[in-house]
Amino acid sequence: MKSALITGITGQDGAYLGKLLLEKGYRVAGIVPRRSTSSLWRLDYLDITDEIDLMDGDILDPASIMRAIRASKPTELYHLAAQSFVASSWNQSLLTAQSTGIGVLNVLEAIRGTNPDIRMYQASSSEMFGKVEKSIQDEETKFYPRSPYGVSKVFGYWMTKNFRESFDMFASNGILFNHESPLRGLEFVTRKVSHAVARIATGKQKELRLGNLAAKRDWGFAGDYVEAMWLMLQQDRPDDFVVATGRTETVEELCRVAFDYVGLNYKDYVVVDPKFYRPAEVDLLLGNPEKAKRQLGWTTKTSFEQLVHMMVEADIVRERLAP
Ligand code: NDP
Ligand code: GDR
Repeated sequence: MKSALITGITGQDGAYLGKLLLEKGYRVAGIVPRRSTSSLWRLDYLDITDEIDLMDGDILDPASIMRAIRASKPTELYHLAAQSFVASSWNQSLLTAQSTGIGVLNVLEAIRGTNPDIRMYQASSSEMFGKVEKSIQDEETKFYPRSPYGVSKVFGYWMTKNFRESFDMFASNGILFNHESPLRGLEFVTRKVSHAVARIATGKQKELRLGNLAAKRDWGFAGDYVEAMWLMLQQDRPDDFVVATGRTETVEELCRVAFDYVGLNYKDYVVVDPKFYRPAEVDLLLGNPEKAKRQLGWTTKTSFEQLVHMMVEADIVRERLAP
């Protein structure tokens, strides 16, 4: 039986990946950092909490990662844990460097020190492209990160590549573009919008305050993207892959599609608030998923409109059930 250890199991991707691997017959363990309130809501939402072996641990504490590896004996390790909110990375730059950057090295060293045969997936990001050098980005595009988060991800990317080349480890980078779902954290723009649309439609909110409406992102569905993570670890050789839809939309268009779904005009509700502008912006992200298609046989299945509608729908159901 194959077994997997997932860091970041309580996050959006961790939950979808855990579900996918359970469906494939894996034994799944996950590292859960101590929090003052339960962080298991996503696993509960997908009804998989009881099927996952949850282990107390933190990626800033290498001994806890080693213990989790020894106890769960994974054949594959998916490293998803990170401080993942770009906007917070300017306010918590040192923590972001530690968790999003050094955290990767902690995991690589833990694998090297326990069982170097474990296959590792590193959650790299399109934020590494930042101030883009090419209007469509692929595996050859130069990095120019624009935030402490992006800089930390570049460190993790190169450490993964370096351990692969230095110690012959099976360690692959997935360079994933934005992917969203009903399990997205409320601070990210897609979920902020879907949540607000649901609350406005049910009479609980009056307006939606946003930052830069002109920013363009290549948005896909998280449920599709975790499949690509798994495929990367089933290859004969480790490699790096861009995972994206190949379509880009503005934040403004996101608002239009989301409000339109409930018969409202976004212009009547969206207020631009400079508070949500970033010190340095990534203006355009658009990925070329050709290599993932060719080598992994992966393609996105969910369109931008289907994704936005799915998220608004899920938030409306939640708002109707909420007190
Ligand atoms: P989330 O923010 O939803 O999840 C992050 C996870 O990391 C949570 O489980 C969180 O725990 C955990 N975590 C944070 N700090 C620590 C720590 N010190 N020790 C252990 N666990 C920790 O992110 P996503 O699921 O969206 O993303 C997964 C990964 O993919 C991240 O590395 C992200 O940077 C990267 N990525 C995401 C993309 C996206 O569009 N979603 C695109 C490209 C890359 P807790 O629940 O307790 O906070
Ligand atoms: P991003 O996602 O920074 O791309 O990182 P986010 O949804 O936070 O921002 C996307 C774009 O929307 C603009 N924006 C706003 N963003 C937020 N959060 N809130 C607002 O009110 C708002 N108004 C406008 C932002 O300026 C930005 O241009 C995500 C994360 O999942 C990372 O972990 C991951 O690596 C990248 O995607 C790929």
